[in-house]
Amino acid sequence: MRTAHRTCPLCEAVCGLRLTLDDTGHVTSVKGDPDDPFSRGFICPKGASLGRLDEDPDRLGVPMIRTGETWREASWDEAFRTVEEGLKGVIDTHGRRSLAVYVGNPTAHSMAGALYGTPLIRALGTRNVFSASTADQMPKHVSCGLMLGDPLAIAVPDLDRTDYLLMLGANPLESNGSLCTAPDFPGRLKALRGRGGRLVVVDPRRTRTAALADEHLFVRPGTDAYLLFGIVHTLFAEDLTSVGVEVNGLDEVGRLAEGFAPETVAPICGVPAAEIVRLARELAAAPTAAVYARIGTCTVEFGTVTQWLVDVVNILTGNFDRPGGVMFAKTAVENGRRSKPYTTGRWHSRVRGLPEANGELPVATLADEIETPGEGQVRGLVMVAGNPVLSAPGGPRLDTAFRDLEFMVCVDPYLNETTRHANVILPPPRVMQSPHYDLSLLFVAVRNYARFSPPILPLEPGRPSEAEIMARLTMIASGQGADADPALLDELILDQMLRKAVETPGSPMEGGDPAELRASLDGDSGAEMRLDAMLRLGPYGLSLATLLANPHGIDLGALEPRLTEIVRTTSGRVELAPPRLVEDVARLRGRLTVPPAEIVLIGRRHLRSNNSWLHNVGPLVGGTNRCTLQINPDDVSRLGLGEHAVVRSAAGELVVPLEPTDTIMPGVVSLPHGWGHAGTSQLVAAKHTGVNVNALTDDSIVDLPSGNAVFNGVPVTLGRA
Ligand SMILES: Nc1nc2c(c(=O)[nH]1)N[C@H]1C(S)=C(S)[C@@H](COP(=O)(O)OP(=O)(O)OC[C@H]3O[C@@H](n4cnc5c(=O)[nH]c(N)nc54)[C@H](O)[C@@H]3O)O[C@H]1N2
Ligand SMILES: Nc1nc2c(c(=O)[nH]1)N[C@H]1C(S)=C(S)[C@@H](COP(=O)(O)OP(=O)(O)OC[C@H]3O[C@@H](n4cnc5c(=O)[nH]c(N)nc54)[C@H](O)[C@@H]3O)O[C@H]1N2
Ligand code: SF4
Ligand SMILES: [Mo]
Repeated sequence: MRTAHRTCPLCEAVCGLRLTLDDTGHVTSVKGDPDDPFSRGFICPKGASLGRLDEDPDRLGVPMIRTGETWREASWDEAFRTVEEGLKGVIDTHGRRSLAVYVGNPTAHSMAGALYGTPLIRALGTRNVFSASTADQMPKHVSCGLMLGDPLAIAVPDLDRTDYLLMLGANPLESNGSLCTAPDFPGRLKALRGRGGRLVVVDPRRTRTAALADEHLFVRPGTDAYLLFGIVHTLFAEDLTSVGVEVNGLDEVGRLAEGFAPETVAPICGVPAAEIVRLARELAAAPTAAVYARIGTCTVEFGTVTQWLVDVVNILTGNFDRPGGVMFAKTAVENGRRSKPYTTGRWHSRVRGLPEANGELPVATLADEIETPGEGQVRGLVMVAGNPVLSAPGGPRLDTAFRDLEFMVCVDPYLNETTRHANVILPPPRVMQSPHYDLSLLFVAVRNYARFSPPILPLEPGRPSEAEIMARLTMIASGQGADADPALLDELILDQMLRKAVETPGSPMEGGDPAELRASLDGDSGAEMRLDAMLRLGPYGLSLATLLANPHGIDLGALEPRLTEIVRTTSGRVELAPPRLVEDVARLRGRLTVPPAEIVLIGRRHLRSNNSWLHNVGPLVGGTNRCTLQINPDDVSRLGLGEHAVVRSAAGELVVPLEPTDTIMPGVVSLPHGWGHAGTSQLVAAKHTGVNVNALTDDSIVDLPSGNAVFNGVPVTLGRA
């Protein structure tokens, strides 16, 4: 028996875990790590099942190659050679413009994803870059990019100090928090109430988070922008603004809000005008307050405008960049922020002309790019940690489109709905065999913190790490071939990083010798050495060695005001009224007079689920974690429905089991995503198929400024099954 410590990679809460393993490497228990200064022993059912997940017999252990309908196991060398031939075939015949890449959610939770995603994308040399971000938080990036000049400058609620939290479209009691890294989110919310603070939840469902709150308000899906504008209107009308940061465009925001008086927006958003006015007054009067909005408000038709209004309210009430309000984390690997002014639409998608954002095109148009003939039609696809057949809007269309690709390679531990279309699947090793550092999540943490976990178990001889798989793919994509040494990529990146560091005034390595610095780096792999360099260049002067000496993590203190370091706009001020968003307000205003759909569809998450890929762990499925359509009992009787119903949308139809519950508002139905299992190697999941909600979501509609998918507020009709 031995004890090991590791960060949980399964959600954004980054909990520290304490694991025990027997001498065969079998995980015998997983508990919260009580000595982790951030998570302090917290764990959820998913984390507790990490051993089961990691030892899942249905995981792929070796590469798989498909010929026609037949899969066979292959050696790593053969698999990489097949990838080289496949990609080369597509590039030689159609050019690099016909390649596409999709990067899925788990890459945000791995060192391999964070360190090798960008090099791989660059090496592919295509603008057809897609990721789960345009099915998720792209509206937040675009709003922060336009307001602050940096799409990663995302302010998080100062959960542990705020007096008042207004939460819209988030359900951290199930999700454990998102774009707000806070282990034990439930405990932090209880502590907020315990110290006399107030929690208000706005959600079309009375969620577990809403049940814990002081107050819950139902809102009609997709209308939070109206509600927030009503609040902004009140702040101006009642002279309640107290802006504490340097801004441009304050008057313009006031003028824009004139058209959105509480009485005007109330019938649309379903929140009574008096309540909207009261929320505005409470936010203004609270000693400190924070507005926090998440996925329910991002994956809607006005996602970017909504994210913008969230920060407008935080700014107008004097709560931006101050303790108890919303603040910016300072990570241990931060090393200068972007310098070019932020813009979107530097290029457009070929078929629908949708603008690029953060160098990506909307996943909602991936099927168009594969299906539509012509110069630049996508013929080859590199897929890393993604399952867009289940996760993208119009998923079933992709299921068909992927069949027509000339070549597709997936980096994924499972044969599933998406990877079954690949020619080659390259499975990453087990979690226990992988090092961990949260490069992508700690920049939105509610405390400054760092923790590194070395691999707990060694790799089998000849088995590449996920970093090495990604590096080899990058070498192949850049034309250096399947036999090129992946370590050369790390050396190249380290060389660039160190050369820049010695030339940068004020850098901790200024004036040093790159070769000497290179020789001094620690780490058992290229990825670890790159992390060591990033830590040493970071603002706390940490290193891999310091983190290894502190296996439970290091608390780097509460968040501190730092807006002046953060803002990267040309004016050096916060842009409260960016032209691109002002333009979209006209679109929002235009909708004021459009009658709402009678019934709209939204999503939901379950504590024991994780998008599409955790349904293979027995204890996590079943019970309340089922793919049912939640519906208000009044709607069931009004429509004369039985146990099942046919749900129809502009995109498709499904037959679903109903779960009548008065926790959902009338006129709204909810179906979780990630179900609809088919053709998967996951034998448990195959017994709990459920349906693919993204057969109903419509890929022809996006949030215009960000290109983000629309999953909430989808008009549907219901009929008897
Ligand atoms: N209708 C609807 N659709 C949604 C949403 C919604 O709320 N409603 N939510 C959206 C959101 S927020 C997101 S983030 C997306 C997620 O969309 P995706 O990222 O496309 O989907 P996931 O289900 O997370 O699939 C992850 C894939 O990665 C694989 N995987 C797991 N661990 C690893 C690993 O360590 N390495 C590698 N290489 N692969 C791994 C899994 O087997 C799986 O195939 O879904 C979106 N889709
Ligand atoms: N257990 C578990 N944890 C997860 C995941 C998972 O699948 N399972 N997925 C991870 C991922 S990829 C992400 S992005 C995060 C997401 O984290 P959260 O944003 O907390 O996600 P949800 O739990 O889906 O909560 C969204 C809430 O928005 C509500 N909602 C829907 N439409 C609207 C609307 O128009 N307005 C308002 N105000 N509310 C609306 C829904 O009813 C739901 O309660 O969770 C992560 N954590
Ligand atoms: S809350 Fe998230 S990080 Fe923590 S144990 Fe659960 S899945 Fe893992
Ligand atoms: Mo997500």
